[in-house]
Amino acid sequence: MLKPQSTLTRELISLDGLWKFGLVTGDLEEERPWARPLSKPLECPVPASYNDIFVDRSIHDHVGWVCYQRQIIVPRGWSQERERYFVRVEAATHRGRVYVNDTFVVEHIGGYTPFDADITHLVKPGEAFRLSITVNNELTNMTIPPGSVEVLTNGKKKQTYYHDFYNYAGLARSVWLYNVPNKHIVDTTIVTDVQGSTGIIKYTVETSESVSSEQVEISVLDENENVVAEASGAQGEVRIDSANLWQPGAAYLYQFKAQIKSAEEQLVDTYSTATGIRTIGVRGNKFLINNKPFYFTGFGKHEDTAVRGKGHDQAYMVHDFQLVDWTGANSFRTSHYPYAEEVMEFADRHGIVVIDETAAVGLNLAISSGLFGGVVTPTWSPDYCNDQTREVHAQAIRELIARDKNHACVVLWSIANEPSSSEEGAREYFEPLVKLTRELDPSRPICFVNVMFATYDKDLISDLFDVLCLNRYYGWYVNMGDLETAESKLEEELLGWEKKYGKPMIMTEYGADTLAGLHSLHDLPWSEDFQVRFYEMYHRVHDRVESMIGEQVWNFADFQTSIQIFRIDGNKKGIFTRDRKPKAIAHVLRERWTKIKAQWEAA
Ligand code: BDP
Repeated sequence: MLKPQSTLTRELISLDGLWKFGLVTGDLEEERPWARPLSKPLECPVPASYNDIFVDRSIHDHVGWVCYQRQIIVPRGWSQERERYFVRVEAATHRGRVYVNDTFVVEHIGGYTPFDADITHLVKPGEAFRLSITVNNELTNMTIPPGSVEVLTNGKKKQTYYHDFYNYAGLARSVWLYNVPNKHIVDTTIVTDVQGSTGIIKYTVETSESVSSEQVEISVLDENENVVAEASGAQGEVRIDSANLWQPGAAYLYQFKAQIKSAEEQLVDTYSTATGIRTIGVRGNKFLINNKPFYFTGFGKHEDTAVRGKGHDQAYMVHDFQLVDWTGANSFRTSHYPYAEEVMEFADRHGIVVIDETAAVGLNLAISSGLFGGVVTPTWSPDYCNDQTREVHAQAIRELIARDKNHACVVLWSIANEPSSSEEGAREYFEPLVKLTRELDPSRPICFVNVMFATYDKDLISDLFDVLCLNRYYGWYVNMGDLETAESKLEEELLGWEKKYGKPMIMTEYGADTLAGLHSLHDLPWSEDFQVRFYEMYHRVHDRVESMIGEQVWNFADFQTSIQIFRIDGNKKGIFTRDRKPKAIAHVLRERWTKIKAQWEAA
């Protein structure tokens, strides 16, 4: 799936800004808010989650539909005969419907992946139309992530979910209006390889209408915009002598330019894809990038800032990448959903390695039942994660790969975070999803992220994956405050995994809630001093276990969660506060990861 682009043959208009906004308090089909201008609307910024924008608690806690609306003018110069027009919604969390004036155009379920609405037949160049987007934030067992909604005795809806971040909703990413020529490039797929000093780009270009192979022209441009290779045909291979490789910490991007030409050699359509040439692979217990063993350092992150919620924000994006670089980190995981595509592009340009994750989080009823001593409700059952949930999950995998397959920064797909992988039914649920992921992208290794109580002796699915990703909280949720016991338990467990599987292992989460500014002579939990000791302990263990190929701390920054007994204004495991001030641990990580980075560069 191509991100809309402004090129010689395509125009792109941003629809970001202030939209009219209102809650839908009754039945959507009865209220039909799209059918007329919203009455007494609020104004809501796009992109932004709407929850924290307004002072009204009923908006913050709203469960159900909202409506965004604005007037749009189709440019006068566009042509209905020669072009098609689309509205692209980068994210409507979790379900979005697009309407042009009175007409429903498209619905999309899945809050973190984009969709297009073809509106060509509904609008005319030079004319205005009313664009409405209704968005629903309800999580059920038919959504990824799953959840449940109940109607309370006071008639209000209450949302429950089993993941540890606030269920921000709305239009948190950009909305675009764009056109493409009737005959256009629908998709490109790029896989790279390296032979000696030659870079190889294997490609497929999909077009809206069939075109002869001479009509598809490919050129590859280097960073100085020199053409370094050419080819023709919708499918093939281009070779670049003495190629500059895309390396962690030293990105190099070629532009893969695909063009459709008419029989008279006129340009019909053109689209460029930023392409990093690199190889990835798993050999024994090592993870190789460009044939060199790679050690992941960095973060589990969130899209989360004050006021905006999950709203994409360029200032925070650039600043966050500055902080990633400042700590010496080389990677992050898009915990626990696909991030804005701008983030992936930035990582491509700056050589930051990404573990790209679907929104499959909270597929685990044992976590909540276990903590509160309640009856454990089965996770893999008709009432919770059932066949339909799995089909929605499969679709989430398809959409993630369709969107992100060409990003050089993506080296590993994570298809779920902390599912109940030791519970009966887990294998039956995951086997088809693993198969699907491998079919969709045979070029990348895959993983899921394992929860702490599904230890190597209990987990039922780890053999299906290439890399073992472990979230462990010894010293925090277990052995709270006792780092000595935690150290031996952690080491014992990691050695158990190593012995059983011999696969590369990444600590994808480890962390302790820490109140910035709290200090303790006795290194007591919640203090900055404890957080430092906690990480020092883990790092001693990581350095002793051969198969460890990486560590991503939990979390980059403090972030908002739902109301929970053990959360005070959110999760405080950040290395940075929510407004990105470093806690003491930031300096400790910086020292360690800067050394690891220097070792990689010297190797
Ligand atoms: C893990 C989850 C993560 C939580 C974290 C925590 O993967 O989303 O935020 O625990 O409790 O179980 O801090």
